[in-house]
Amino acid sequence: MKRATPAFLLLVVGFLVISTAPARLQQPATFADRFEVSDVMIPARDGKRLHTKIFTPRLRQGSGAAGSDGEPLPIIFKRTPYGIEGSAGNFNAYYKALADEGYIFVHQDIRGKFGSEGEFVMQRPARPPSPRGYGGPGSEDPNKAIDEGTDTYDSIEWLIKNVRNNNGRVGMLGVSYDGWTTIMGAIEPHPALKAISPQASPADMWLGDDFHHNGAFRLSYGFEYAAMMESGKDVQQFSFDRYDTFDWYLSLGPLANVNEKYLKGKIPTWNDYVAHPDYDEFWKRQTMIPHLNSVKVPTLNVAGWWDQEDFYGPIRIYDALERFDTQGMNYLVVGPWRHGGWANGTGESLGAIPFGSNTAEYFREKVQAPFFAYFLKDKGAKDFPQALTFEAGANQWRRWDQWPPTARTEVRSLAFGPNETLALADAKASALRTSDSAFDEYVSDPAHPVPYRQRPIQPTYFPGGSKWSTWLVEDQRFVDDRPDVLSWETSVLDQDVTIAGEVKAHLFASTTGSDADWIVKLIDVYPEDHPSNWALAGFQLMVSNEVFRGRYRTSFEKPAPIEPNTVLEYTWSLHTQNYTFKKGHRIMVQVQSTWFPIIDRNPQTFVPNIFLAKEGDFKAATHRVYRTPQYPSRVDVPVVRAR
Ligand code: PG9
Repeated sequence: MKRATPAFLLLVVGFLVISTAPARLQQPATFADRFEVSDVMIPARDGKRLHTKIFTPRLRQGSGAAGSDGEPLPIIFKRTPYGIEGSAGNFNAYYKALADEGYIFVHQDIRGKFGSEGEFVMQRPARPPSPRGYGGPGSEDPNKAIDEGTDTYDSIEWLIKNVRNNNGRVGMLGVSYDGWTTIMGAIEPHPALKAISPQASPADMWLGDDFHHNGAFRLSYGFEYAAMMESGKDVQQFSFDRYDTFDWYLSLGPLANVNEKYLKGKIPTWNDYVAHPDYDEFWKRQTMIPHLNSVKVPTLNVAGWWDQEDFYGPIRIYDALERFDTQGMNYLVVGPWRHGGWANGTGESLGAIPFGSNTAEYFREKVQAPFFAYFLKDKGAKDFPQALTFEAGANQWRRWDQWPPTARTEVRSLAFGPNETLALADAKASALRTSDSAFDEYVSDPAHPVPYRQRPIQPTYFPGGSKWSTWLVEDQRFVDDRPDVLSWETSVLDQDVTIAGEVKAHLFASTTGSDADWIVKLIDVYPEDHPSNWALAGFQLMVSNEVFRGRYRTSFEKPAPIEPNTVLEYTWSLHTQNYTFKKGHRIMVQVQSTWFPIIDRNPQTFVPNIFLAKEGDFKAATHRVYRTPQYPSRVDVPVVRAR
């Protein structure tokens, strides 16, 4: 996410102020030259007022882009909880191609944050569906029930009536929370909302986005984000007394100490984590997926393969909309990006990994800008691919008429074998493999968890710099030799292997405890001899990954103890990916049971609620991963048939 500016002094202006500055005769050089900026408070239906900034381009001589007195322009609208004062930076990168094309830009503080009135509710659930009448439960006046959808609707209504020289069409976009407000605004859209681009929007905070993955709690993110957003109207970083937060979280002990020692029950979202450890009505009400039962507005969904926050969400939203897309208005773009990596920078590389072209610039200029120009300005052609993905490894953009492209792939298995071997086999044949020894094992000790990234682990949004945003592309050799991380590896590939679609883990495993986490990582191992880029010699790049919390093996709603010393099958998605493992590389799979502190420590002794576990519940356990014909642990990959 973008770092928000500190709290600011709000100049409250109850009406739109349009400056009367004369048109410039030369190409404007600075932001101030380019836009007139006004602050307004837009009233929502319940009387609360939302702080909004309007950036109107000045008239530019000789350019096609009109300004405040030229041809009417569409509005690009972004709603954010992170504060809108510092948003001018957007115009140098994220908005550059759009600004060159000519739009009125509008930014708004969402309800309860920074300059906006009302109460902030973390991911406020959508009010119940229509016949809308806007009657949420507990609402006294049904016409006053609000959610992000009504705030969006009311704001658009106001904007098209009050912003001078707009063309009556509005587009919305944003990354992450701002992507979420975008999709929420399109559930029951204002008729003027003509195009949206929800980017890295979370879809389900328990199944796969910021706060949990398959029920495993994302401790460091969940804690730091909740404290950041709910300690005040602005955003405030939690102040750690240690640079390496691995130490801090380990010495914290059981999660009950968070409220006991630090938050004191004052952070609503933390209290919600504690009160709703399982996939209950609270989380099911929060996800917007059931509301996405038709595509009402053309939608450009955007995701990054190495998004450290919300990768599940954008793919899930695309998928949900796609089921109802009778008119071909729902599109997907996935690039080789960290969270929001398409919104700034060139996108030529991520961490140590180069991609051979400026992928983020390409997106902004050749995808995002044409999408909005087509739907908001009737410019250009509608030749957007159904899905556009960047195939890292081969370093090429690919166009697909379906995502995942199941018709173009066949599922093959990366089957675990003896002596740390991995074989790319026919999915069925893998079940016939025999092996001398039946399992590999390790001791998983919650007192000595595996770090998820190299220490020191700076706070997530540490102002002094944090490696958070690139941890998914870190070289996995830093844990490869740990006794509690198992690895299996293919021989050197004699041809390229390209995957496109869903990667799935099938683990047959046992524990001496009664609960366990399982983490599976699919890895591209670069050749040792890599003279074109020695920094990548032998590099272990994580291509897909995911955690599964064992207690939810049979139900996300009702966790159950794992029967000790019993081989059980765990199957879960490592999400979709489009990647080429190059000839000369190897493919590796790693399995481990801790990933700390991004994932909280599983006590490995079943307790009804891990947020209330006691120190004594945390116990080391021996974990076995089986690889026999009866128990063929493997990772299934969708291999693209010869093109
Ligand atoms: N990942 C952030 C977030 C979005 C929505 C809810 C909670 C967190 C973000 O970058 O905005």
